[in-house]
Amino acid sequence: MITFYNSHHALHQGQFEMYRGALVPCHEVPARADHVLAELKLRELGEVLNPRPFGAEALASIHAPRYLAFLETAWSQWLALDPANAARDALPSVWPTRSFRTDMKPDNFAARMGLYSFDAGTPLTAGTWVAARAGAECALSAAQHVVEGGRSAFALSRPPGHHAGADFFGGYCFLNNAALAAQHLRNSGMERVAVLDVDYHHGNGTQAIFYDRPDVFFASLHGDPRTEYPFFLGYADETGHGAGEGANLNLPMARGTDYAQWSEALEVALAAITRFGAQALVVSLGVDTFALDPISGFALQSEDYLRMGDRIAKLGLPTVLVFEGGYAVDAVGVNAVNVLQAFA
Ligand code: SP5
Ligand code: ZN
Repeated sequence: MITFYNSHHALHQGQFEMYRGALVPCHEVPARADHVLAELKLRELGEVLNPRPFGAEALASIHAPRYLAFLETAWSQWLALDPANAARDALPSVWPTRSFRTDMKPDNFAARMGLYSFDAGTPLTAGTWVAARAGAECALSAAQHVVEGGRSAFALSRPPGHHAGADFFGGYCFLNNAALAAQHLRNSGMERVAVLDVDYHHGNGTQAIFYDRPDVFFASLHGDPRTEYPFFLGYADETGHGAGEGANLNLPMARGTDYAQWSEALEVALAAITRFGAQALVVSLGVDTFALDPISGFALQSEDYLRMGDRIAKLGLPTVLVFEGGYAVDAVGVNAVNVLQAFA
């Protein structure tokens, strides 16, 4: 398995996220990707390469121009408010919920942060833009590898991506790496592409991006949004809209779900992807389904990730795997690389 590694990932390093009225240390930390890289090298799983450069138009294939312009300049806007902000992350605190307008381009920085986000758990830091852009290039490079005939490729990057929409960040995500990879496959001549999201949390950003499209199938296995983040999307009755009707599949599961139950949902998702006739697959590979994950509620064990990788490989599709969540930091390397090793 070839890996495209984001060597700039640690430039994104949030200090705190909002939790129950307090700022608590971020769960999404640089050590996560470091552990995966170390485990990949330990098992000699294949080449680790820098991504190729991609231009602004590649990002604009998924993300809104005004959102990209905001992300690129947000840190300097934050510093312009107060030089002392250099030592502080930017977090949103006000949002345009129902009855508010979202067509404005506000002058106020806090208003811009709220307009382009959906939670207070996703700090924007000095290096967020550079890290996220390089991560997107990893996902695009992995997709390009598959376009050129590679069986599979892994994008090892953070911040993760699947919660980010066309014009918003949240859930520790800024640019939707999986969506960018899927779109790159589409642009390169693959007519039907599937995204399989196995992160514990519903991939609301990816779903929203492709919800009305018939050419990209989105299937997600996740904690039931009635109790689990991101709460406001990911229900089983979301099946796509308009031309995209039938091209979205949500398989929410209760807290406590183990691999025996989880793998039944995986069979449902894989059967749907096969029926859809996908020519290539993008996997949003979160390993926060692990039993010891500090913010999640499933019960998968490290060996289960070998089974997962083996089963997904049996689909036989050219596959791009994109690293997403997983917060049991010491186990993230073993669990993610178990999927990759079994796949390969
Ligand atoms: C990519 C991804 O996995 N994003 C997950 C975002 C989850 N954000 C909300 C998490 C709230 C966790 N609070 C629990 C703190 C316990 N100490
Ligand atoms: Zn997650």
